[in-house]
Amino acid sequence: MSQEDKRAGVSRRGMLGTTAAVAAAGAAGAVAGPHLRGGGLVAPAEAQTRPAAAQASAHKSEVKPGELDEYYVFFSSGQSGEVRIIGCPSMRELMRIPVFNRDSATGWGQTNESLKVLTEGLLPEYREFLKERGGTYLNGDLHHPHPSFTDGTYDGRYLFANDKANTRVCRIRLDVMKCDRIIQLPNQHSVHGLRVQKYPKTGYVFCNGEDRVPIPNDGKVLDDPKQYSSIFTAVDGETMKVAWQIRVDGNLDNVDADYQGKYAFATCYNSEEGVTLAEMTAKEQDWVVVFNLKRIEDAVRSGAYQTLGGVPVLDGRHGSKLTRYIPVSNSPHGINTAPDGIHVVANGKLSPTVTVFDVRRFDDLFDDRIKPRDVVVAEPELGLGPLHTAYDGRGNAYTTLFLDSQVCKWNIDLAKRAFAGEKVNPVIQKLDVHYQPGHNHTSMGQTKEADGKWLISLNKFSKDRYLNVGPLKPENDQLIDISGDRMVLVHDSPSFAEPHDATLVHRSKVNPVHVWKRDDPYFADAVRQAKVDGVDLMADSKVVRDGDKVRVYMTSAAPAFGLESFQVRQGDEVTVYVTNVDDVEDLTHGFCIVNYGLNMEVAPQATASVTFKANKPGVYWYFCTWFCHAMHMEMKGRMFVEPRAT
Ligand code: CUK
Ligand code: CUA
Repeated sequence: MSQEDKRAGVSRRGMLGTTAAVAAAGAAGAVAGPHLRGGGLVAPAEAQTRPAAAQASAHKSEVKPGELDEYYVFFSSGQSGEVRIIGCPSMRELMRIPVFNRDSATGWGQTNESLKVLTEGLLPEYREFLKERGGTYLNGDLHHPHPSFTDGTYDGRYLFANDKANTRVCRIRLDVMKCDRIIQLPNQHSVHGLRVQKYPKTGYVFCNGEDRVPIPNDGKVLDDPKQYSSIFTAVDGETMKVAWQIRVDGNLDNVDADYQGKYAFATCYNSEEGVTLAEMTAKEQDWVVVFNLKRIEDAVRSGAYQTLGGVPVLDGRHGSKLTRYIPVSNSPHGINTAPDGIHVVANGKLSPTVTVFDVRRFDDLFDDRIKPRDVVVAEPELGLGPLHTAYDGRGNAYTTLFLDSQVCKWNIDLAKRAFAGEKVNPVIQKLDVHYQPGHNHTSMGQTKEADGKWLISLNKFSKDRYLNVGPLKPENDQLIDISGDRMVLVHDSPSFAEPHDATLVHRSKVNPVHVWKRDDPYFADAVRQAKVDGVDLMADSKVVRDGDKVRVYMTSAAPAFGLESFQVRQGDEVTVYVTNVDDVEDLTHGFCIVNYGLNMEVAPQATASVTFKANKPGVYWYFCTWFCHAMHMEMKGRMFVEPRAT
C-alpha cells in the first residue's frame, strides 16, 4: 500500500464498512421514517432545540408588517422549472420568475418576448423536433440558481441556472427579474451541476454534463456505452455562447470554482461508466475532476480541439494535461468552496465522510510535483449521507446529512488537525432537521463575504410538519440561526416541488428597477415593429393590416385600454401589442382574450405582445387581468372576428 493509498484508506475503511448499511438505510429511510439512524455511527443528536434559545432567535427572524427582509433568497424550484424569490429571514415568498415552465399569469410561453427567449437558443435539431409541440419545451428541471460575481462576491447583474431535463442554461436579469436568455448545450446530455466563475468576474458559467451519450447522438450508436462521453461546458455569461467543452471520464454531478479564477472542479460518480445501478456503484472510489482554466484556454487558442456541434471540444480524459482526477469515496455529491478561498469540500453521499482539498496545492498537482491525494487536507466522518456543505465565514462548515436528517456543524481547522493525527473531534453540533436535507445555504456563504447569520436547510420530506394536503406533500425549508455558538431552528417554510438549491444574497447587492425603462431590450422588437408601422407605442392605439397579418396596437392606462374594440377576419394572424403607459409603481395591467386562451402581464412602462390565429369567428371580450383600479372590472373591450366569406 502506497503512502497515498494508506491515507485514503483510513477513511475509506470506515466508509466501506457502512456502505451497505447506508444503502439499506437509504431504501428504508424513504418509507420507514424520518429519524432513521445508521448503525450507531453517529453521535446521538442533540435534543430538540431548546425553547428559550428558539424564542430569542425567532424574535430575530421576525419581520414586522411593513418591514423589509435583509436578504433575497433565490430558490430553484426543481421540476416546477421556475426561480422563486424568498425574503430572509421572514421566509415569505416575494416573486416567481418563470423560466423553463409556462406561466398563466405573466404569459411566459405565450408572449412573443418570452417565446423569443424560449426558442432562439434551441439546437437546430431540437427546434425541428419541437415544431409539433409549439416550438419549445413545456417542462424543465431547474436545480442550481447562481448569481454573477465580480471579485469574489455578487455583483447584482445576472442569475444563471440549469435545466437538467432538457440540457439548457438560462440567464435572469436581476434588474428586471426576467429571464433574458436560454441556450441549449450541444453534445452534452442533461446539465446538472452549475456554478459560476467567482474571480475576476462571471465570466464563465460552468455546466456539468451528467449522462454519457454518443457524440453526435444521432442514432448511429445505441447500446454501446464504450462510445459514450460526458461533457463539461463553460458558457460565456456575457454572450451566452459556449466558450468551450471538455470531454471527461465518469458522470459529472456538482461543480464549483475557486476564488482565484484558476480552477473549476466537479464531483463525478459512475467512474465505472456503467449503465445500470449495480454497474454505477460497483467501485469503492470515484473522483473529483479539476479543470485548469488557463491550460484549457491556451489549448483553445492553439486550436488543439475538435469542433463538434459548432463548438470547440477538448479532451480532458485521464492522461490529459487539462484535468486532474482526485480519488474520493464512491459517488460524491455536492462540492463547495469555502469563503476563505482555500478549502473545498466534496461531500461523500454514500460515504459518511467529506473530503477537504486545499486549492493552493492544485498548481503542484498539475505540475506533477505531488500526487492527486496530496491535495487532501482533511476527511472528517460526519454522519450518514453528506450531500452539501455551507459556511459561516468563521471557519465552520455545515453539512447536510440526508440519511440522518441532520445538519452537522464542524470546524475546518479541527478537521485538518484530526487528519494530521491529533486527537480532536471536528464535529461541534448536530441539529435535527425535518426531514432528509439536500442542499443547505448560509447568508452570503457562497461568496468571500459570508456573514454567518442564517442557514437554510432545504429538506426533501415534510411528512408531519404541516396540515395534511394529500399524498403529495410540500418540501420543508427550515431557517436556522447560526449567529451564535449553537445552531437554533427558528422557522419552517413549506415549498412546492422542489427546491434543490438556493442563494442568499444581501439586499445591498441587488438593485432592481421599479418600472421598466422604455429603451429596454426586452421589448425592443415591438418598438422596432411599431416604428415601421408609424405607431407611437406610448400614445397611439390603432390597427395595422398587412395582408392577412394584423397588428393591433393599444395603450393601457388605468382603467382603460386604448381600443374599446377592434375587428379582424377569421384566419388572420393577429399580433396584439399592449403598452402600459402608466408610470406608477406597481400599476400592472394584464391582457386576456376570453376563450382564446391568451393572457399576458404588462407592467408599468412595458410593452408586451402576443400573436395568434383568429380562427374562431364571433365576439370576444378582452379584459385586464391585474386588479389595477376601482374600475378594473370595466377595463375591457371587444374583439370582433368576422367570419370568412364562404
Ligand atoms: S442536487 Cu438536488 S440535493 Cu441537483 Cu444540487 Cu444535491
Ligand atoms: Cu388594468 Cu385591471
